[in-house]
Amino acid sequence: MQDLQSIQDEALALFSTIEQPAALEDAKARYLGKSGILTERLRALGQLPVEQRKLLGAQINGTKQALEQALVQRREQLAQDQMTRELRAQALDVTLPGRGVLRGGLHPVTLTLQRIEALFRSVGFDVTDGPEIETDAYNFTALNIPDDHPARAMHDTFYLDPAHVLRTHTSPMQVRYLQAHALPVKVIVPGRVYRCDSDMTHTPMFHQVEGLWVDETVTFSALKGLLVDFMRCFFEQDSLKARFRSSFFPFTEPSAEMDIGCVICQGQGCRVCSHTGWLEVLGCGMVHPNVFTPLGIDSERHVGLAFGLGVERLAMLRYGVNDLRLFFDNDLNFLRQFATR
Ligand code: 2NL
Repeated sequence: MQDLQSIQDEALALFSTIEQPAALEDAKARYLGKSGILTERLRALGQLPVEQRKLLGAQINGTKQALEQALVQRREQLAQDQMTRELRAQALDVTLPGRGVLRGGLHPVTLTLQRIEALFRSVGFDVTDGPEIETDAYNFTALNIPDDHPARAMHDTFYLDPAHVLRTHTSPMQVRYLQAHALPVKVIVPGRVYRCDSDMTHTPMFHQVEGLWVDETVTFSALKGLLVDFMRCFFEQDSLKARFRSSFFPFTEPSAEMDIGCVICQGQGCRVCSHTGWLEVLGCGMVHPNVFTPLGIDSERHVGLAFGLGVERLAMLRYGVNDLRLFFDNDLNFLRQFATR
């Protein structure tokens, strides 16, 4: 028979090496469980004479108490260790710097649109927008574009069905505006437009701003003055040169295209202006009577000036962007350059 002291020493040594609460309970059962070592000893007391039974019984109970006390302490220790581990795992360093708010920025095309809108508002233009899906009637017929005009061909236009298109310009909204407002009107229509065209210098979707000013005394020289002033403000160049070349659009007569002195090389000649010193920046003209008549506007009394410009083109020139596709790649290294800090 192992002596009680060595049982106690062995048990206490064992308890102190145990790290898991469940293992501690197993160890407890080995000594104090139903068929534990000490329990068996107590049971065996019955066979001993009374005097011996009393003495040994007291000793066994002493050992039992010592083990129980050690168990309580070890349980407490394990619970505390567990708590310490959990607290360490959740520890927060409140002195670390905060995560910092990342600021977004506006897309250069949006910045350019906002700039164009602000400049035209400042001289009395209303700003409006309209549907990107248009009827063939508003997109073409109302603008004096005949059925056999090449701009109607599938080549240029995204047809949704025979009567509906993705608008190829924002002019249809100007027609709607004329139907909804009494004269005079002075409005620009910025927005997305679509052409079935995609290469180095064309994307199937791009942005346009069209302007329309209809009144009794509007003149072609007012058109020229308005657009020259606009370009000088837009590019912040007071002595920017400009010239108008005659052109053709079905919806204006006369029609013109406007060139400005190259804002990249100041007219010296560079790749952007193809060494001509000039940049083509917009199309314009006086509204064709065939646009006014179906709207009930008397061309003998009212005159309209109109223009259309490409927003990506102006954005490229203002920011010195040499590839149109950069506007649509959403490369953050490109876009971050336009973020305002
Ligand atoms: C261009 C040319 C232009 C117009 C757009 C217009 C609108 C109405 C009536 C008459 Cl409702 N004209 N718009 C006029 C001339 C030119 O755009 O090259 N755009 C990028």
